[in-house]
Amino acid sequence: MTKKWWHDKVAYQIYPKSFFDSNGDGIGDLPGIISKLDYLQELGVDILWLSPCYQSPLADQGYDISDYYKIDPRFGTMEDMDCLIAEARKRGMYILMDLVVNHCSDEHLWFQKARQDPEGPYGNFFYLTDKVEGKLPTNWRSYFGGSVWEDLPGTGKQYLHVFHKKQPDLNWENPQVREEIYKNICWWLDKGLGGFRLDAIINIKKALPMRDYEPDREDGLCSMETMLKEASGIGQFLGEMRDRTFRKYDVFTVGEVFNEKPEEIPDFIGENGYFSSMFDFNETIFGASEKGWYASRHITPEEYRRCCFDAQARVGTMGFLSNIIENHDEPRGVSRYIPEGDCCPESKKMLAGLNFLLRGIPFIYQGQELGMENVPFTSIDEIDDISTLDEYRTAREAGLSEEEALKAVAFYSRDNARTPMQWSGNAHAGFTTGTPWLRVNPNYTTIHAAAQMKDPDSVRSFYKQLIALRKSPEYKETIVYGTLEPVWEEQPNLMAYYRKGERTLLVMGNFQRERRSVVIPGGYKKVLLNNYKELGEEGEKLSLNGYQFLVLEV
Ligand code: TEU
Ligand code: CA
Repeated sequence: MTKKWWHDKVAYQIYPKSFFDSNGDGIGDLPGIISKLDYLQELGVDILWLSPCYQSPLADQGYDISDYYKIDPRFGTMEDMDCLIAEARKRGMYILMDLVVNHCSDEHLWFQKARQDPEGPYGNFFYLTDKVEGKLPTNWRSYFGGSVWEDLPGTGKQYLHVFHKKQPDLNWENPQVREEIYKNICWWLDKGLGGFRLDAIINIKKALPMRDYEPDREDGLCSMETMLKEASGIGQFLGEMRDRTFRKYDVFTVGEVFNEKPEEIPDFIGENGYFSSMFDFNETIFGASEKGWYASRHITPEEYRRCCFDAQARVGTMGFLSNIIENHDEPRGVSRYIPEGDCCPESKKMLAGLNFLLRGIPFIYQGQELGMENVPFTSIDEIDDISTLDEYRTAREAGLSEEEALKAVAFYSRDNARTPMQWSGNAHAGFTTGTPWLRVNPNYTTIHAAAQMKDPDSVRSFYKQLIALRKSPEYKETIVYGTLEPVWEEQPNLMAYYRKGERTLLVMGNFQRERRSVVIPGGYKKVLLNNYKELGEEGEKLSLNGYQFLVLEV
């Protein structure tokens, strides 16, 4: 395998709106990120993925772009962006932008022109069809609820939007659309970006000709996944995009890929894949129901382990997955994966370690390094996210009471991850001197960066140790390139695996509050990491505390 600069890196996702507000308007911004680069460098991360900060009406928090060549004034200016790229480089860090090209905003010039003249060239930038009264073109359900079809006012036409109606899908079948996208990508890469994260990329290829599928709910609509399963030929688009853009630059790209077929993995992330890497979402999609969030099943520790190992087995050494515990679309991982009532510094560190040392590129989402938790929402009025509001409606329509519906959607709400970063115990967690756009999690008084930076036993300090271990000259080769072999799979609530390369490491987490003992076959040489101060040993046996996590060299 050819070695690449990004193989041994650690990535960190920034959600700009909630990271740090430099000017007191309650909205995080680029100068805010610049002022926190030293914080990030001290943590040890190298690649910074920024959720979108392009010009946008923010109907879906920036995932609805109205100008791909501009920074939204709420986030700053293009000079700020250039400065961020340069300041990051000085510190050996790389900036990834979010590439949102399945759709744009309905306020983008292209869409406005399409509306003015649907038969003109811009009409073909989108999926437009003649409206037939009383009949939808297809019965596909939008990710955010309702039909994917919306009237294009004054034209007698309808347009396709698989996400929000303010996010019209771009017609990738049209070569002019693709040209515009490649031009934009290269324009950004010429600025010296480290690469891109590719948003919702699996949606760019529709199954054509479009048709209805079997409905899966009372609304007569079908999930987008049903259509996507039928679509083939996405590789032509992705291969062309790679050749016209990324390949000419030595950049890192990570795809937001769901439901890939196992035989496609080498095409996606092999040596010459469409992307450098793609996210492992196996854990996040587990237990999902086609009925909606309210019917989803919470994951158990054993299922979590199974999901991680299955994803690892599918990819093997074919490429590098990007491993996450959470992101801006998910609840906080510590609240989701640690059994209820057991969320504490030890269990948070265990979850961190088990995920971080999997083979692949570790991604940390802002605040994850502090062990930030879900929000105790008490009313649906506290929620801003359009996806959660839709899921709440769905739950209510299915007959859940207000209280039950809130409880169900609060657990999965995207707003759990979108509350402001907890910098200090001061007002609004030190995020802003004004009024934050989204209320801070009330637990900021106890969970915040200022305290954790001083405390060698904090969750953040543990993340620093994990990062330092991954980068250490002795263990780097093994952690980056070594194979992963699960062990003790027959034992409940114990997640353990070998990493084998130049050296052999045994990583284990006792995923339960009860103690247990394990016998290390052949004993061990050295303890590299331990989330407790002590390690119980009785002869051959190691006795593990609840949620104890160890990395041993064996
Ligand atoms: O998400 C794509 C995606 O597949 C969503 O269905 C995701 O599962 C959903 O947000 C969960 O509620 C990407 C972005 O990450 C997300 O923030 C955007 O809203 C979406 O694309 C549209 O751009
Ligand atoms: Ca601001």
